[in-house]
Amino acid sequence: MVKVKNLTDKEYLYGHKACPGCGLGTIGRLALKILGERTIVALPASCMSTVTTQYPQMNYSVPSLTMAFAGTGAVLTGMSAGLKAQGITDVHVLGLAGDGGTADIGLQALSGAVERGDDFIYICYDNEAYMNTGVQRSSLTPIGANTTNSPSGTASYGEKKPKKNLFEIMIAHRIPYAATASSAYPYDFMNKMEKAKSIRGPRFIHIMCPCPTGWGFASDLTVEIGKLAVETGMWYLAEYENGKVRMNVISKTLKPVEEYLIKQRRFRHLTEDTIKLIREHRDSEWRIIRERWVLSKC
Ligand SMILES: Cc1ncc(C[n+]2csc(CCOP(=O)(O)OP(=O)(O)O)c2C)c(N)n1
Ligand code: SF4
Ligand SMILES: [Mg+2]
Repeated sequence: MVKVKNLTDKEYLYGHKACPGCGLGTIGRLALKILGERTIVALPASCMSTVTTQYPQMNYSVPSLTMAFAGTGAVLTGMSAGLKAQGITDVHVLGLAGDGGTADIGLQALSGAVERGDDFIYICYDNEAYMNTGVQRSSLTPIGANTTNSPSGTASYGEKKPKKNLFEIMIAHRIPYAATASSAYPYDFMNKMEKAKSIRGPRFIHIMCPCPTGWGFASDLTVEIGKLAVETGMWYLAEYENGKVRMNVISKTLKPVEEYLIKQRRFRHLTEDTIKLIREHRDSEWRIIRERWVLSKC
């Protein structure tokens, strides 16, 4: 289990240009603290690559490669094959990709790499839209969210479809290890990174990354919003290993969804009817979770 005193003082990602309060820096920084300097990072087009590789600065002290939006899975395959060909077994291959780059345009490459059983860790940091290009919806944008191409107004309440369940898509591959996490729960995330580090083959972590700029909240609320997402059941923390899912339950009763929604500008337009729709969707998802998966305390 990761404890403060076990954490290295070394920084492998620092000096990035993310917006104040962004969860993204925490995710990259902590992931690399766990994996250490024998790591190579693949970065598709996204906020993560944009804010950490601005010429002439490079914010990684480990080797990193920025690459095409769709290709993270294929690049991770190439990296792990290259290491294998050279007989190098002590280097971690890490992908850091957004929700659009993972659940939309990069899904085929990721699915192929997982199915082939290549040796890598893939982190999808989920800020629930294409943020780098100005807040367009992705298939991981939640119902009701206002984005530039799911705008709210007299004719629409914003995004119409619920989030695609990426965790379940990865489980369907019978991947050796998959988890969901949140930048608001850093120890849970680091423990999942430790677990992923100890396993070979494809490993996948889907981590929620609150985005003050795209979601519309003050930069000092990032952790509070991330925690509210879990406490209201709008996000969950879970692990899949050896064919079983374990849910890390924070509390038996979920807080009202409104507590999470009203703090964010992207949901401010919602009416009682739409909030009811969101609550019903959350409840039906949790009914499925409670029937199918083992629930355990965090
Ligand atoms: C083939 C292709 N289409 C579109 C783009 C433009 N583009 C760059 S980043 C990006 C959005 C990335 O969204 P996401 O993966 O969610 O990462 P985020 O920016 O939210 O961190 C887009 C559309 C591109 N680089 N390549
Ligand atoms: S737009 Fe959002 S995800 Fe991108 S750097 Fe800013 S706060 Fe972070
Ligand atoms: Mg995104």
